[in-house]
Amino acid sequence: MRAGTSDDNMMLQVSDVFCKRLPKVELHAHLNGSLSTKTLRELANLQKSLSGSDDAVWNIQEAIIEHGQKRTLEECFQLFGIAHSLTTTPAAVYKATQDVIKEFADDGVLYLELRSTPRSVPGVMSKAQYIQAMVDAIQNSTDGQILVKLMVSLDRQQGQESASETLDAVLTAHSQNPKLIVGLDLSGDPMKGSLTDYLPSLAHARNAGLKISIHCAEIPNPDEVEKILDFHPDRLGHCTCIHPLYGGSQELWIKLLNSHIPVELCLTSNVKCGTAESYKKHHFIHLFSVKHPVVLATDDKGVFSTSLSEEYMLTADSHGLSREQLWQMALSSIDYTFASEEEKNQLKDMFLQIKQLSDVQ
Ligand code: 6MZ
Repeated sequence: MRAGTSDDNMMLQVSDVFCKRLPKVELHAHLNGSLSTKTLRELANLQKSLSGSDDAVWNIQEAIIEHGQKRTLEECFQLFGIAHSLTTTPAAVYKATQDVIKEFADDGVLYLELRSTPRSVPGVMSKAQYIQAMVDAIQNSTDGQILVKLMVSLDRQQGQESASETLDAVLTAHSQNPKLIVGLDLSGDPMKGSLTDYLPSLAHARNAGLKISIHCAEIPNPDEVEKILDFHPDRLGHCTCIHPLYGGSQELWIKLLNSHIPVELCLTSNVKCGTAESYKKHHFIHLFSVKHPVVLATDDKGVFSTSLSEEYMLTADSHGLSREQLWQMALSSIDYTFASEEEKNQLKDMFLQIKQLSDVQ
């Protein structure tokens, strides 16, 4: 019997099993939005055993009932508060980080850039300790299959003073762990705060050697998109409302395409928050069809009850993609990571070895 070839592989249907086995790169995952129900429960129980109060447990139970349902962007942001109420100590941040890494590894992710907004809790944890807890969790992660990097987030709602505090903490941590802490992200409720308040911090971080990713156009905001594209970050998150069909304009769309900046696309997040009408009408297809660099991502796999495999499956299903197209999309994602050139080459070798093995199976 002849071994299967890439051509045969192209003809095969994309399936859940295929998407799970596909080696993948996750570049847009927020720690507190990625916590699974299991982790939330365990953190709630831990908190209960330390404080004796079961308030958190009740909150969690209520949140879990509707975990993963469709909800407005505003409601999503309320939900993050529940995870935040449980990651208030270095030990909880450490556990949350380790659990999320393991879950991504179990889903076939070989490279993960995990991002989080450091929080200080008076008398318990500083922003520097929050970052250190994540660094420790990544360094002590026992799963040898997955390479993990950290991105620190600035929350656009928290103001300039908080942003410069975070910047100080991240720059110190970056100088101690230059290979592990790779980037700075600007995220947070797109209906709140002003981008311009954070551009100086982002520029400062860039000068210190950090890569920059900015959440862009989750809601229509042409002035902001213009400024973000002029800043030319290394990656963009979402870009939901830039295409003229989805609240943007032809001019902005062309400007995005001409920038060639890779876009992190989170289909389920956009559909469940209602910022994209459906998977089929997601702007993915407009970027993909003109070969603009894109990477599929989960955003908040806990809040939206998804996984990176599911994102590949849903994208293939709604846009009729073949196995080979998914392979190419997963492989090209490596170029958009903030890993070193050597790490990128190693990852590509690993992906191609896995591909060769699966082609002959
Ligand atoms: C913008 C988002 C987001 O940082 O506490 N975050 N920001 N748009 C989104 N789309 C739905 N999803 C998550 O994780 C939770 C935080 O990540 C940002 C928000 O600031 C949220 O509070 P961390 O680990």
